[in-house]
Amino acid sequence: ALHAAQCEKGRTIEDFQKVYNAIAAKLREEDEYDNYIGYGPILLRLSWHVSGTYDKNDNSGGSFGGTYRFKKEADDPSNMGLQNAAKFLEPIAKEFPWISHGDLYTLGGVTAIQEMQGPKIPWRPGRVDADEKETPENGRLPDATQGSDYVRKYFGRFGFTDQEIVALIGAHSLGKTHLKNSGFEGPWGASTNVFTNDFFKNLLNENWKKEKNEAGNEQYNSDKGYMMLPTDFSLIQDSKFKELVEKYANNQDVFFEDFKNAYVKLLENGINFDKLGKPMVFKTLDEQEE
Ligand code: DDH
Repeated sequence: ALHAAQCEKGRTIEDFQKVYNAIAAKLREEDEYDNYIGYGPILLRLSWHVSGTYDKNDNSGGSFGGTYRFKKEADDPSNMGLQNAAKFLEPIAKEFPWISHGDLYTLGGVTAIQEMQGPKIPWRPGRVDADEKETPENGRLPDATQGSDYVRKYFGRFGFTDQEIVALIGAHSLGKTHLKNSGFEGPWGASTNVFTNDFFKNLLNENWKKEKNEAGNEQYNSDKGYMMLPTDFSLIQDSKFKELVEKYANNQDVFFEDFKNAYVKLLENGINFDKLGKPMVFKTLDEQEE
């Protein structure tokens, strides 16, 4: 059975907007992180990795229980580097002790996307901290060395369509890979902290060379110093994926709309929100200053 969402008692959109604002203000303040990329990309990655443990076959894993806070999940080799995002959120958790971990991790991703000028992400609260014994086993996050068949099969575990898969991976316009975290190195494009459809444009338009990096992993490198993971590159090696890459390269609005819908689904996998009201849509800091 799905997990029943239970909103933090008595809390309304005003309370969650305060949490959003605290995260957004800290994002602005600590802009020097990772050579001035800032914490936006890594907060987004945390929200995806806490959700990416989901398995629709037994409804285990996923964002509901906030189990990333337990050592077993935090120490998953796939989560290397995300400690920085968790540390970033620690003072927010102290300031708002009433919010569940699952809600905080997912709201962190929503805030990051919106503050990086991405689409508005309708978000619902109601995740409830689970016991440590519900922490999923390591190894549920994807392997970047694989090809298109693997990518399609991997995301099948969540019930995602080709369209949703390609849209979600478009998040790789943001941030970069770090040799010491993942064994890959470099950014996917020039706009590492403003959300764009550059990932798709670069996939189609750059001059890519397959090379072995210092960690011994093959990655695709371009003349401009951009990179693609093998799983990223597989999106132009499969004709169905490639059609979607072309669609999103040609139209950022269509990408933003499809990304929004797929990301909401990612964050809500395994949870029944029936008893709650409409999703919340938060104002950005810019909008509140107008
Ligand atoms: Fe990713 N990702 N990701 N990714 N990801 C990495 C970084 C970032 C894969 C592998 C890697 C998604 C899907 C996949 C972000 C968001 C999303 C890194 C580098 C690897 C490796 C980590 C490091 O070295 O620090 C693979 C494989 C997949 C796959 O789908 C097959 C999705 C769906 C998202 C999402 O947010 C919806 C972001 C953002 C980053 C940049 C983090 C940073 O620190 O910068």
